[in-house]
Amino acid sequence: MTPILGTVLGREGAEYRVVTGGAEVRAVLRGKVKLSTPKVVVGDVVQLEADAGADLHGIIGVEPRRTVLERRVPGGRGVRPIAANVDQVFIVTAARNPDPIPQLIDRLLVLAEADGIAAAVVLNKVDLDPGTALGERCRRAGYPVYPTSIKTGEGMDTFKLALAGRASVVAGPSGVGKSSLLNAVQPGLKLRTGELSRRIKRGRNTTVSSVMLPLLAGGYLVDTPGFSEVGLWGIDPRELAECFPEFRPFLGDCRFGDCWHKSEPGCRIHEAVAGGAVAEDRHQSYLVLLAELEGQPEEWE
Ligand SMILES: Nc1nc2c(ncn2[C@@H]2O[C@H](COP(=O)(O)OP(=O)(O)OP(=O)(O)O)[C@@H](O)[C@H]2O)c(=O)[nH]1
Ligand SMILES: [Mg+2]
Ligand SMILES: [Zn+2]
Repeated sequence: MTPILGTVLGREGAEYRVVTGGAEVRAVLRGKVKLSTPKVVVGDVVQLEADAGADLHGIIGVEPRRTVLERRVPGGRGVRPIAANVDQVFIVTAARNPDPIPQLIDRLLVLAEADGIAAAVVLNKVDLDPGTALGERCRRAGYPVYPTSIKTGEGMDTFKLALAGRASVVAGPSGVGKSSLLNAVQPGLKLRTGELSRRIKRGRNTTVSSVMLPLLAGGYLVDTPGFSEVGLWGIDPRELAECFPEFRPFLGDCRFGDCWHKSEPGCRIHEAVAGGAVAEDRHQSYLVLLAELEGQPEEWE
C-alpha cells in the first residue's frame, strides 16, 4: 500500500498540523518515527496512516528532505532543524528599532549558504530609517535586498513577487517584524505580533514556534521565532570562505594553496579588501566566524 503523503505546517505539543489532499489534519508520531532523527519539522513531507474513525492520523515516516535550514546551537550543543524543503531564506533586519547587528546578519547568511539555500535580505521598517548603508553593504556582498515597511507599504509588492510560487522562510532577530511582514503579505493570517517594549519586559519572542503558511498566490511561507544566539557549529572552517559570495571570484588564487585569508602574504582576499572589491567589515565577520569555528571563541557583539 502506498502511504498518503502530507506536508507539516506546524506543531502544538505532540500534535502536528499536516496538510494532505487540500485538507488539514492533526497527526502524532507513531512507531519508529518517534525514535528517529531527524526530528519532524515544518515543511517536512510525511507518510500518514489514517485510523478508521480515529481523530488523529499517525506519522509513520519522513520523506527525504530537499533542503533543511538548521540552526546551530552555540557551544557545540548540536544542530536544530528549523524548516525543511524551503527554496529560499529571507534574513529580516530592521533598519532601526531594534538596531541592526550586521554581524548577526552575516551569521544568518552564512547559515543559509552552508545549508545550500538561496538567501536574500529584507530591510524592514524603512519608515523609521532608510537604512541605506546597510542595504548597500548587503547588495555589495551579492544579496538581493528588499527594503520594506508595513507602515507605508513600501516595497511590499516587490517582496510579494519574490515569494509567489516558492517555499520561503523568514529568519532574523526578535522584533524586526517577521510576523508583521507575513500578515501584510497575506491579510487574514492574523499572526501574533508584539511591541518591542513589551517584549523586552517579557523577555521572550512573540512568535514561539515555526509555522508554515500556504500562500494564496502559490507557495509557502515559514514564520520563525527570532533567535538571539546563532552558532555555526558543524561548519568546516575550510568551507567558510565559500559562504561569502563576494569572496568566491578570488578563492583559489592566493599565493598559498591553504591560505586562511587572515594575514598571509599574497592573499587575494586581502588585496580585494584593499582594492575595495570586498568590504572590510565583511572580511572582519569572516575572521570572527573563522576563529569561532577553530574553537577560539571571540566576542562579536
Ligand atoms: N515602524 C514600523 N514598525 C514595524 C514594521 N514592521 C513591524 N513593526 C512593528 O515591530 C514590532 C515587532 O513586530 P513582529 O512582527 O512581532 O516581530 P517579529 O520579528 O515577528 O518578532 P518575533 O516573533 O519575536 O521573532 C511590532 O510592534 C510591529 O508593529 C515596520 O515596517 N515599521
Ligand atoms: Mg514573530
Ligand atoms: Zn587568502
